[in-house]
Amino acid sequence: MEESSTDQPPVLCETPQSQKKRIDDLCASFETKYKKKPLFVARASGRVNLIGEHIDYCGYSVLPMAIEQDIIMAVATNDNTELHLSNINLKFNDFVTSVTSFSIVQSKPEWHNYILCGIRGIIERAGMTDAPQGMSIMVDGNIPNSAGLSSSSALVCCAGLATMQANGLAFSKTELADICMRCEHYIGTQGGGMDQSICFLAKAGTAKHIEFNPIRAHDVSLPEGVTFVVANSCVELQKASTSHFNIRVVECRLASQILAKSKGLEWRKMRRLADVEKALGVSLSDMEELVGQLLHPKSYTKEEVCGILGVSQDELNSESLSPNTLHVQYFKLHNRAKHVFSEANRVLKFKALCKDSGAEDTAQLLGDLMNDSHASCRDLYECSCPELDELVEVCKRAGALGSRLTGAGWAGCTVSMVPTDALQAFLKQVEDEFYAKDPNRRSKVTESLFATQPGRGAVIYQL
Ligand code: NG1
Ligand code: MG
Repeated sequence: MEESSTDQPPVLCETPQSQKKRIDDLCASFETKYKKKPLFVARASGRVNLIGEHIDYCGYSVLPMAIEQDIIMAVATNDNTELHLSNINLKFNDFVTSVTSFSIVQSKPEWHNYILCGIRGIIERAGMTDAPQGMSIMVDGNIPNSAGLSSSSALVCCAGLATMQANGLAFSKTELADICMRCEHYIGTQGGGMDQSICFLAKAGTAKHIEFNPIRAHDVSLPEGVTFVVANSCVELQKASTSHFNIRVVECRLASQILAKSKGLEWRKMRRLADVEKALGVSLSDMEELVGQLLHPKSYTKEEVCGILGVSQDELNSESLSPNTLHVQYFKLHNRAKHVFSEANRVLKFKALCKDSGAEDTAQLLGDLMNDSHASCRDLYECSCPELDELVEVCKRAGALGSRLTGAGWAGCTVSMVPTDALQAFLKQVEDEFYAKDPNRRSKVTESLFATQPGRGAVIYQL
């Protein structure tokens, strides 16, 4: 299927055969619910991040690919300004509001809040002076929830795309990625732009190396003879209802500001670790060394941070913390920064190896980088959990050349790189050793353990 370039809007196309039944069913539910036909269906996929975890919001590049699992939304406009949201899955309650005034809930947000983020993002970027189109929307999704496969951003991006189309607007894929990256912050987590970027910029058959500020995506051909396999630990965590994520964002920000201050830079302007590296003009390895010299491994107390930066607690709260981290008293700066600089380096090495993938040991070297990434997430960033660590070990025993948690972590999925000729044996062994023993895991194995290929970016299906 045709794909447009990144400075063009996502393509409008016919429904592909592979999605026909699902889209027909979605449209039938839409008609039953709203007593009219939808105008179009927007689609946005989930993603698996191959390497580069918790570094996008520090300004560093990442290496994800889109997966087949997605969110689809059937959409019709209406003549008033009402917004009606329903989901095929009845566990997600209907929601009705007005497109001209709505609020987004941040703590324990229900599903529809992610849709509201996407709608608000487009309305604001377009600077709409007239009232936006009211919409009726029916959603179907098959991305495992709260599992590190970006079900949240797929909802945000799909809603952004639908709102653009319903209002006759046209933003390029890169602009859409930027809009959706920013508007997902309305949910309260201060993530980077990986998920929204891959959602719009993905291309079937290729992974992407994504850089930020501004967003740019480059094709990365994965080596032949290996297959990437996603395995869900079956532990769920809704990131937006805890402060784990923002604590890491804030620790990285404080590490940047203290490193900057120690080097005589204007620390208030250094909000990301990449800003400091850029200002100093040194390498990632040099930055790792600087972390060892300038930050101590012991936690910093809030008073200590204030003392170093020369600010009051109130100033620190408004300058560097997020609303859901104001209560935090201890910050681990050394280990977080060490993870970020080493992980940023691993992404560049991974990309370089994929480019010259002729050598016999390429696959094993890629696997080693994935294993090192997991160890760093587990030990330095502390974003793993016992079940993810267990699953990674099972995958390695079952023949993976590399295995790591993917996405934000603390729950959710791993990604493993497996020699294609050993794929079936791998799947069987992981099923036996991780899923078969536990009734909850066993009941979910089909949607939890699957091989995946790089999928396409967001698209609108004409009906
Ligand atoms: P998930 O796993 O989808 O919550 C989050 C962030 C990413 C990135 C990863 C960790 C959002 C929308 N997504 O992804 O930007 O920081 O964690 O690498 O905040
Ligand atoms: Mg998410």
